[in-house]
Amino acid sequence: MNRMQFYVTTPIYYVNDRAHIGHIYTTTIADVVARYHRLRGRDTFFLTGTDEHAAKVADAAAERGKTAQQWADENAASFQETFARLGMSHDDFIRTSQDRHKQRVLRYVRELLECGDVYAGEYEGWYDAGQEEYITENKARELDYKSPITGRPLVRKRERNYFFRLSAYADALRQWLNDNPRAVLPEARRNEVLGRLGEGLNDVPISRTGTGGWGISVPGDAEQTIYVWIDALFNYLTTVDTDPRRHYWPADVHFIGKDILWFHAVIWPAVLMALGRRPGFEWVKLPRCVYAHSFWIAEGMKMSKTMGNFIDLEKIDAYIAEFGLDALRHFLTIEGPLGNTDGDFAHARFIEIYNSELANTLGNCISRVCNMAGRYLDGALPAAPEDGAECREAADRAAAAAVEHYEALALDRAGESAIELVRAVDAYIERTQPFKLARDPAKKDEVGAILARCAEALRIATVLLWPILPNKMAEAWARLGCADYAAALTDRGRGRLDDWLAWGQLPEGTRITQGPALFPRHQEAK
Ligand code: ME8
Repeated sequence: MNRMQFYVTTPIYYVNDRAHIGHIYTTTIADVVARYHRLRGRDTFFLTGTDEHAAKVADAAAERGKTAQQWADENAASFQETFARLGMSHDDFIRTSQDRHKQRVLRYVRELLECGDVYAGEYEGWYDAGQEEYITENKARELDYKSPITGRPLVRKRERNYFFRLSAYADALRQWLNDNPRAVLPEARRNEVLGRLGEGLNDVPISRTGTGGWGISVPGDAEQTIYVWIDALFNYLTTVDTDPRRHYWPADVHFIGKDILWFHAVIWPAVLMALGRRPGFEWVKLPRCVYAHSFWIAEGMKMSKTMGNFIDLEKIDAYIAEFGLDALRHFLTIEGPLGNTDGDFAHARFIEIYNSELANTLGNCISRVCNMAGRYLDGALPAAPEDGAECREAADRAAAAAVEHYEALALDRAGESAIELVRAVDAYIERTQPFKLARDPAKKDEVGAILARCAEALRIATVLLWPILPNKMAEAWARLGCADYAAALTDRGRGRLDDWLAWGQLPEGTRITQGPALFPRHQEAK
């Protein structure tokens, strides 16, 4: 991939909830990807935000005697505070109630009305009045024409609405998916979409009535409000539709959960195709990748608020307090549901991964090498030998593999490749036994050469792990004599990945320092 810029997004989250594992997971993996691209030196834009114009926001506000805007303001602030506390490095936080968003949505819908891809029509169907929701004929029959929530009879409702001409885009969507194997990932999700496309597409209503004014009105028709999903999808475009930001479009990756695949893999690209045909909107291309991850479950069971097993913000904060923010990021990245199976948030597994990969491997190896450098070399490193010792080969292999995995969004495998390198350093120490050689003063040069190779390989492993463990790797760099990396990357700064992955960057005389364990081993209290 040679683009010099990179644009990554998360879904924008419904504003009437506090952030939970789902929101934090998607935002974390987007953050890892954004950090990787900044490390790589790319001009990166990472967007998250809140989806505010849902009817349930207005209802929740009314129950509390507040305006919808007041309620949305409070909850959007809580999401922003949470993401800041979790060190998310997003470049902007879009709120759909912001004027910058609303004005541009109006412009896009006006364009679509003008070309006829949005048209006024009538919708008739079974309606669940309590849930403000239309139910398909098949589903209604299954439910015996009663609301599954309230038990009250469904009513036949006929509404005047605006529709998007989705049916006109079925062939173009199929072609897009066939020509671009990475347009929807993982592959199983792409096949799912292609399968459903084969069943044909109906036009979709894109407006609602009776929202009490909460939302964006259809241009020229104050009775109709733009459907919250259409309003929300546009966030990815409205945020960057400005002169300094337009070059970021199209998005390189929209991270989403599998629950909202249809909106992102079918409706959104079709809307973009329609808009992209309008004069002045030729720059509106399709996203390069929609990545739909699977879901977290907890201790083997589906999470639910009523069951009380939901991994909510309070539980997440407890993990951070106990293990540190980076350990949480690591677990989410390595064990998360990036593929097409769900991921299990299991306490015992968290501890197992923490102890085996972070405490016993990464943290321990860094301490070991820094301590030996202090004890046997007074903390001053000789230059790492150029020869093809196993450390160097392992480092080159790990660097190539991790970069390839990061580019392919296989974040778990990227992290594992770097940990493999640390294991190779441990094996090298076991084989060469510098702690025994150090007893013989005549072997000081040999000990120095071994430790210099170890420090070089560890430096490369820590660079590869930085997107996942940004805080702890910055501490490691201070000990390994490359604190300048952290300085370059602070405040969304860019790195020089290719240089930093090259062997032999620690000059002769580099000061190695010791410090407390980066990841203290966790013992479960009895
Ligand atoms: O759907 N495991 O917002 P939302 C993993 N506003 N991820 C999960 C999850 C779980 N158990 N539960 C939720 C909306 N998620 C719309 C989006 S975008 C234009 C509009 C994550 O607050 C996952 O990313 O319900 C899912 O897509 C998102 O939270 C839904 O968040």
